[in-house]
Amino acid sequence: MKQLVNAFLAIMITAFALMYLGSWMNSREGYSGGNTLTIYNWGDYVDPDLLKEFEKETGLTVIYQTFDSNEAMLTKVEQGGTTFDVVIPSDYAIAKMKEENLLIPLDHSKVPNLKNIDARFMDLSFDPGNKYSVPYFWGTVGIIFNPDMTQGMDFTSWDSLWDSRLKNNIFLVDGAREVMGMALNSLHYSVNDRDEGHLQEALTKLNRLSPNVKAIVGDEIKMLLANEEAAVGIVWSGDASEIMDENDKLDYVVPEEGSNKWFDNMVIPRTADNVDGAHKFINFMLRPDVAAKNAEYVGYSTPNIPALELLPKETSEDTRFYPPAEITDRLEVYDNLGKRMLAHYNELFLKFKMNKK
Ligand code: SPD
Repeated sequence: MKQLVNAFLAIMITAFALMYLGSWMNSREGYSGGNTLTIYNWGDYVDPDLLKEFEKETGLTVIYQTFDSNEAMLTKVEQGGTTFDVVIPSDYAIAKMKEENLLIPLDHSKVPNLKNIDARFMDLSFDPGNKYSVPYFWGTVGIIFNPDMTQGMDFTSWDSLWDSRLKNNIFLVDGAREVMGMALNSLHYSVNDRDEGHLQEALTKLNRLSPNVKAIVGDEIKMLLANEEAAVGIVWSGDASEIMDENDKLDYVVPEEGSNKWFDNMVIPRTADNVDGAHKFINFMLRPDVAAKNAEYVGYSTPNIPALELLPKETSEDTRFYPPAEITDRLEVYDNLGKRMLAHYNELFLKFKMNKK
């Protein structure tokens, strides 16, 4: 009798275990499996209609999540437990993800629309041969200013930001690399400087900027500057273009000491569940009509040549947002500084933020 009870119990336990496993697999499938595609992108960085169009064309359901900095994205992907199919990091973050073996090589035969990308944006140092990444948008870091609120000031130098007439009148983008890079450039150092003395000089100079800084903000910087809540902002060029669409009084300049040129590319994480769908999405975003619609909606600069031809000339010929190679050649791409130095940049930026409060 005892043997019979034991056998019955064993059968019941196995049955429950199988039921649990089945339902776990189903829920995982429903979350990010065969018929879904999970995308992890910057906030305000895609035309939502295009996601619907992609769903309609492929029958896939898109799950969309956002981040507000490369650092936040890196932390999430590095800690594991995610099944993002497509992520859109920037240059130095891609180099770091490659180094940490977090990405899978792309199958270029599934991305024929790669032919649409300008050679200028291919084969860059952070991803030779575009083995792991495909260009999405690109741009610069610069100063947006409101001439009506800045009494004829000239913003062709980063040093103009320290002018006492700008007291409590500057918004800074909430990015460690951007703010540290700006301070380093203002001292004629590289945005990738690793010298501790130079980094401390940059922090001291940043602390002197505090009285002029109204706030350090995320995506809301666009609304705040368009509404003239401050006269000046340090922003990504694409945000400047969006702000200027809302308020055409403002202007954008990349200071002469130098700045950052950046590239946001699409990648497929090693933990992706739907690699085939990810390739489909990447190829879809590179279609000229899709890339043009996305650039019009988001306001950032497209690296897609036939898409650029579909944009109004006033956009494609605006050298503030589509600077020629002579200008971009003198700008720097952020290096992958390595774990410790990147953490140090973040720590110095945090010190500046704390000092500001
Ligand atoms: N709201 C979209 C922001 C995209 C910014 N990407 C630029 C990153 C530069 N390192």
